[in-house]
Amino acid sequence: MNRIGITEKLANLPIGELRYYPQVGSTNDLAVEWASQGAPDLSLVVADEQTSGRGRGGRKWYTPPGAALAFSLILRPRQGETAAIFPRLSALGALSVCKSLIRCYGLEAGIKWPNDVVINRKKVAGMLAESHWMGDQLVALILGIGVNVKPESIPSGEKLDFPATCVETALGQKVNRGVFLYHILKAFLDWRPTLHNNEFIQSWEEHLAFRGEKVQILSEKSDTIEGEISGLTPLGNLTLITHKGTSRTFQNGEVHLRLVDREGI
Ligand code: BT5
Repeated sequence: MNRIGITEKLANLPIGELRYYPQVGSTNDLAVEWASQGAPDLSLVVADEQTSGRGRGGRKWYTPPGAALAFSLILRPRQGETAAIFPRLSALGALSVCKSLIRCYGLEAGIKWPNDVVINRKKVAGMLAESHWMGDQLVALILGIGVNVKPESIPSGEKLDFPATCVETALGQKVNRGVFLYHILKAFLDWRPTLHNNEFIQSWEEHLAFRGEKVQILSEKSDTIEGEISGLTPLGNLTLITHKGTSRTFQNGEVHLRLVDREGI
């Protein structure tokens, strides 16, 4: 993967400017900085390797050289895009990766709510959405997407929050990262106008992984809750049915979803 190759692959997409780096700390950090300097809507920071890639809540994201997709999109809120869409942005990223995996490679990908992408019950991609404010005005949204493409991208020797896989392992053949990036961005652009609509929530729900399975929701604010995933509310919150038969909903935030029956993982 190099700058010229990516520029060629993305030539037909109406994205903003592109910055490519063989190695960075975190593409999100560079994107936040660039956004503050006036990067236009849909500008893109792509890196081959991240030395301090970030997950949510201060966790780490592993991106070794030559093996993954790591990029951050800078979004300037368009007319009608209020701060209310912010919680949906990472779901849009997950939906774009998920749809591309299904459409381009025929893989049975799903979204582990709220926004991890899984194949064969293992995590293949993660999202990190951040906002950039000036006073009380939202001036930019940054969506960082990390996808494991080659086997070397799967962290080894460290305890993971969730088992991990990569696209090539699931597919059994090589994948061109530039082409895959094109399809993810294309899906993102196609679905961005639906962010406020039911159509978006419906598609997110259709791709929800582990429906009907028993899971635990862990949060810093409340006790662990166990139940079966039943779907999403019209706002994209997760609904669980507990063993008492009551329905509980959870908002995207600092909550974690764990499988109770981890057989097959
Ligand atoms: C995420 O966080 O899943 C968000 C990952 C976002 C990464 C992108 S890459 C481009 C952009 N620039 C950045 O600096 N970040 C974004 P979270 O749900 O908190 O998951 C983090 C956890 O996943 C870690 O604590 C590990 O257990 C695990 N993990 C780390 N690297 C992984 C990998 N490559 N594949 C699968 N799991 C991984």
